Amino acid sequence: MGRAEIRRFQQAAEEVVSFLKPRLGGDTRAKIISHTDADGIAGAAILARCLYTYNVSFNVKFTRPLKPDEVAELGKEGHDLFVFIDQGSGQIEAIHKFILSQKRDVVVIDHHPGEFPEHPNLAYLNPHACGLNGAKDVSASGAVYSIVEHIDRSFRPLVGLAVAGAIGDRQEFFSGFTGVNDTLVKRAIDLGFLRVGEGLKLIGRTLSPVVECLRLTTRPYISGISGNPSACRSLVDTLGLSPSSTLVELGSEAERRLRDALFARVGSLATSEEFCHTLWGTTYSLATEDLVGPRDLREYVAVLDACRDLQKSELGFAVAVGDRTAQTEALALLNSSQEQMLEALGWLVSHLDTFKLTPSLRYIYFGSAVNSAMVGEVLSLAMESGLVTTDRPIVGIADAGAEELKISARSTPGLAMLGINVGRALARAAGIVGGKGGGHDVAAAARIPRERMNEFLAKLDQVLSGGDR
Ligand SMILES: [Mn+2]
Repeated sequence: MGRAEIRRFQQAAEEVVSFLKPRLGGDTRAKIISHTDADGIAGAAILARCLYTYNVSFNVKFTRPLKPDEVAELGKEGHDLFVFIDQGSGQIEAIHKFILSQKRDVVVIDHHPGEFPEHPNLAYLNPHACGLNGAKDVSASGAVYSIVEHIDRSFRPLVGLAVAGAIGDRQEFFSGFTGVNDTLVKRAIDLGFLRVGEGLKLIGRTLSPVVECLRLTTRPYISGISGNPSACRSLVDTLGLSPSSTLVELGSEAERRLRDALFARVGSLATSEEFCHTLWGTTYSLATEDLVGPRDLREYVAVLDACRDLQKSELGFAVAVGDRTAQTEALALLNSSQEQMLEALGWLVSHLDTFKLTPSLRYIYFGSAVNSAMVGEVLSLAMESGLVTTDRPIVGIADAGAEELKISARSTPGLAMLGINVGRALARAAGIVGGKGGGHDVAAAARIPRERMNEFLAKLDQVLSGGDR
């Protein structure tokens, strides 16, 4: 991956601009179909602000990637232009069959792998078609931004949304950003729309009093601090900090002292690279009045994620397009989602001794103590917080109705490099017991019949050990 691929991506973006521009006037009726997550919300908002500027009437639908029969239904709606964001590459066959065949225009702006067949009514932008890696180098919102900044320079203040989408899709690594993301961040800083600093990466650093910020932290979850208001209060008092100030108000010297005090408390965890980088590192703050919502980009993403988790992506979208009244409600959602996650991790921490070890995995049964939709994120946070050893994949099992179990699995890039792929393993083991599963090499999920749990776990262990590849 290098300069040439990024240039190819920019050229591909300009081709989409040439396709879109003639459709930005007159009476085009557009439909945006985007993903429910932070990246999908941010991408839809960037495009919506562009369409709004050109008086193009549009409506937006947030959904998981559509199934073929849903694309068929969509094709019956009376729009002239369909824009798929953060999806579409995997549905291109259905899009051809049910939308392009009716001579409607389609734009696909996606970063998932797929097929890219040509059609005169189709334009697309996808990093995979340009030699880039869509899992790392750019997210869907970065791709949408790359298009609208070529339509008009006045959209440049929206670059913060592109970076937010990348952070939401976990495309920020300990070493920073790569590919198009890296270019976007540098440009955003040069143009003065984004400021970078160094500090505690805690959600709440600009929003909540420091005591509350510490109490609510789940990324990382800090044993003895998270969920323990009196311990947070006494730590802050010991350091002589004002408990009602936010971290940013306290300033970087105080943040450093707090960091060192937290490291001193967590013992050997302080030597864990994962934990250290989760707690401390680069901070990104928005420096433009064109966007409302939290100034800290991780908090901004946390707001959008909370909206997604509570099935209110439209509310996150309202914030991202600049609706100040939506902000208050969205911040309340963030708060309740943080409380839920804190409770879920608290449960996990008090049940760490119930993890079972097999030759190729670690697993834990949550029952109905944790909402099955949250289990994957709980496992990710447990790994980032150094709560579980990551020498093998971890698996969480939760009740999902009377008949079914939801399985979530998480692994590490290091294990993926050794050829361990939990997405493939879950798909295979679930298939054998009459369930269904899949995902990426480091994150995956499945649903299986409840009575076949033991059989599934044995199969999964066997597949992961390479005994059944
Ligand atoms: Mn995405």
